[in-house]
Amino acid sequence: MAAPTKPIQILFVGAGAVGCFYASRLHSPAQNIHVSLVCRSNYTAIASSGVHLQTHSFGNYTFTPSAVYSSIADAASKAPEGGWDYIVVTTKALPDVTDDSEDIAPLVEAGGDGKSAIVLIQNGVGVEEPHRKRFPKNPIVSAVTIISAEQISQGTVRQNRWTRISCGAYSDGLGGKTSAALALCKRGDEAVNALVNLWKTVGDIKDAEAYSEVDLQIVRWHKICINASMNPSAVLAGGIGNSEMSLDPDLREHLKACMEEVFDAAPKILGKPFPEKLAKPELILKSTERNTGGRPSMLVDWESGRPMELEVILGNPVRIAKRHAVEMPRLQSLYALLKSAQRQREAKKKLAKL
Ligand SMILES: NC(=O)c1ccc[n+]([C@@H]2O[C@H](COP(=O)([O-])OP(=O)(O)OC[C@H]3O[C@@H](n4cnc5c(N)ncnc54)[C@H](OP(=O)(O)O)[C@@H]3O)[C@@H](O)[C@H]2O)c1
Ligand SMILES: *[C@@H]1O[C@H](CO)[C@@H](O)[C@H](O)[C@H]1NC(C)=O
Ligand SMILES: *[C@@H]1O[C@H](CO)[C@@H](O)[C@H](O)[C@H]1NC(C)=O
Ligand SMILES: CC(=O)N[C@H]1CO[C@H](CO)[C@@H](O)[C@@H]1O
Repeated sequence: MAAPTKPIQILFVGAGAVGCFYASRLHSPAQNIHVSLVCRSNYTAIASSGVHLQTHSFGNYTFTPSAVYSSIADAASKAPEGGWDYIVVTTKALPDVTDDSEDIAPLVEAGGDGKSAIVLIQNGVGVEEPHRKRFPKNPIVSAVTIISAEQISQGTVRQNRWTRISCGAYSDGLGGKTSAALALCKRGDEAVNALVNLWKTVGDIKDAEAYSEVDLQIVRWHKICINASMNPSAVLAGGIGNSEMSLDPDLREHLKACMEEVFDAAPKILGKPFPEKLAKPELILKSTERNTGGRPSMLVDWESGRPMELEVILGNPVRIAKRHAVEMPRLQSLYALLKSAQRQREAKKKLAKL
């Protein structure tokens, strides 16, 4: 790729497993592409020696960002002239704990009116809505990944397998029903195409994919079909993995019915059927049988006492479906039970601290 004469400035907020991996696949100062990171707990390690990556796909290497910031405020006070072209959010999506859109506001404002593209690489559905409300003029790139990656020590990220990242614009969630939304969708499409092109050419990520707005939402809902059924069930079933659940007849019946709720609901919400090529519940369960050792991150978070991505994986799908007059009763039950279990756990933790 010929180096662009104008520098491309990219800022990642959330230097976890996903953020560090995808950031490292864009950074290329020789091609005038400058990637910086906002860290939190591992600021010191990353600021002093960069991010060490152990990857299945690209071998081992060190990623030295253009700049490392200790907080969003720190980054905002040192914004490049004209702000960032892309502000990429790769924190866990926890709208019940923090409003990411409020957090990143100083970064978006540094770019001036509606300039920076906001890129969300997060699980779940409905993650774009708070950003769309707060930043009505900025293009939004919505992205889903199926990577398996983890932070194994301070500043060291291991990618175990997979690289796929699917990107699509987000205007109003429906591909731009008004002329203002349509204009935003067009700018979003441009940002999607530019970013996917960078991941492919600079980062050698062959399965970086560009989708239309509605098609990307279909990808999100299809992923929810797996995550909204398996993850909360793994916790509520007493901490067992996906494969074990899929082999238990009662749990299998439950999982299949949960997935079918999503399969029925999503086309009504998005106004478009799931493409035939997407795996159906029975096939998903079949391939889950073989994936022994697979533990959903929601279960890992529950076991380590961290907040779970409950709202974006369960709460939002249930609420968005209701807005379209579609009920998902099994998912609603899972949501209510797990949310209560989390609340009880937090209350006990508070008591223990007194
Ligand atoms: N890991 C995977 O294999 C995988 C696969 C597919 C999808 N995903 C999705 O990708 C998203 C990110 O997951 P992840 O596994 O990368 O999570 P993670 O390793 O926990 O990383 C999140 C990072 O964001 C940081 N952070 C949170 N709030 C921040 C703030 N206000 N300012 C600065 N930094 C902040 C955290 O810092 P602290 O360490 O200080 O908390 C942490 O480094 C999630 O939505 C997840 O579901 C992950
Ligand atoms: C990467 O580093 C890990 C840990 O040190 C090591 O086990 C692995 O063999 C290395 N991979 C390559 C391709 O060098
Ligand atoms: C979503 O499902 C995949 C596949 O089972 C799993 O690897 C991932 O950890 C799940 N995400 C969450 C947030 O549990
Ligand atoms: C952002 C970050 O680094 N988080 C990790 C920091 O390193 C410790 C281990 O040293 C991990 O437990 C954190 O998840």
